[in-house]
Amino acid sequence: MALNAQERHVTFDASGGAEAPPELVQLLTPEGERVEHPLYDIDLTPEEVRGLYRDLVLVRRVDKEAVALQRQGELGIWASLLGQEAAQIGSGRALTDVDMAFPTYREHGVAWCRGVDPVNLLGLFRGVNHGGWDPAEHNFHLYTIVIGSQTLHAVGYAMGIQRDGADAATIVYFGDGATSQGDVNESFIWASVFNAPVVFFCQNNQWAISEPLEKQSRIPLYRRASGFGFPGVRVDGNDVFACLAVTRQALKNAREGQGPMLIEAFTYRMGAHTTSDDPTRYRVAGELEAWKLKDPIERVKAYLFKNQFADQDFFDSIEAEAADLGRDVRKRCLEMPDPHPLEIFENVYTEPHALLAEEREQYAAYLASFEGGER
Ligand SMILES: Cc1ncc(C[n+]2csc(CCOP(=O)(O)OP(=O)(O)O)c2C)c(N)n1
Ligand SMILES: [Mg+2]
Repeated sequence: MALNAQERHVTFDASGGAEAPPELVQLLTPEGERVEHPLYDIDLTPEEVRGLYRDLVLVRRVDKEAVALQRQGELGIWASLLGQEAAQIGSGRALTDVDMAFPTYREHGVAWCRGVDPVNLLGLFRGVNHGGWDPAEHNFHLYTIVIGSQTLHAVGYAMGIQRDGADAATIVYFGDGATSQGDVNESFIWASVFNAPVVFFCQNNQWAISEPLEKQSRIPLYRRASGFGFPGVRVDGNDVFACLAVTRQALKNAREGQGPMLIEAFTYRMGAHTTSDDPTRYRVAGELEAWKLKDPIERVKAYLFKNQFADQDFFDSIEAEAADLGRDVRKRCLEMPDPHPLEIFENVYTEPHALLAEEREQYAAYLASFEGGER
């Protein structure tokens, strides 16, 4: 019988034999049932679970507002995280303050965990700044649009903290499509041979714009790691408990000198690639419907309800907070000032730079040449 792409990815991975642990690490089913895993587990208090639920709901709300702002012409473009909240909140909440994270352009949930003001995320997409936050202040690097290049930055950073003897680890985010990039494969080699304290966190959302996963790999992505000489694991990317447990363990191992690990968070991009994309052109509606049943937020809600860890008042209060946050993000986005044209020269180099200073002067003189001085 011919297997479809998704079945092939699961069915062909029986290498460990009957004793092998389940391939997909899952601690919370889509129905909100808690399950055990032989290698990874986590003990969360009801308060901690309520905190994760709050994170998930609030980042989804920020994302929704950003999509609306783009549709109304207030942002040039937006890359929605819809469906990937658990992967991002789970892994983001596994980080300690001193760990360093390197995102792509979609890690709004991780940014939230790093304490970046959501409005600052919008600046880049509104075209009023080149990043919007200080990476050193949040231990959260600027968004990287060039697919895969941040994996090399992260490995370089990890090798640096390794040499400093710091009790810290690095995490780098990238997509399923990025695994086909040379940069990512080179970063795997460097991380492996130097035993760098880096966690490779791949959000396999099944699509790289319109390219499906089967155009990237004939084997499950997490198994790529073994060829490079480090462990890989596939986690249910819609399960915030599992993402937290696995990432926490991987970061701990890295901090303790055990080197890199690849985490493949198996998830789904429920929205368009970006607001410039129309996924109805290349994927069937049934796929989205199937993944809606695995929604990362609904399963936490079901778990909280079933176990009576939260009541209706709690859910109502989170909804109200989300509505306030949405309003606040919108208001402050519209109020973001246009930058002064000369700001483009700031933060290019850490040290003064003669050529840049000269170019800045030339541009200032050009601006001053207009009637009424600088425009
Ligand atoms: C080096 C490079 N090549 C091509 C692109 C254009 N591009 C932007 S996003 C994207 C797909 C990335 O897919 P994936 O890695 O799965 O991440 P996702 O967007 O699904 O999160 C491509 C090809 C780019 N930004 N950089
Ligand atoms: Mg993808």
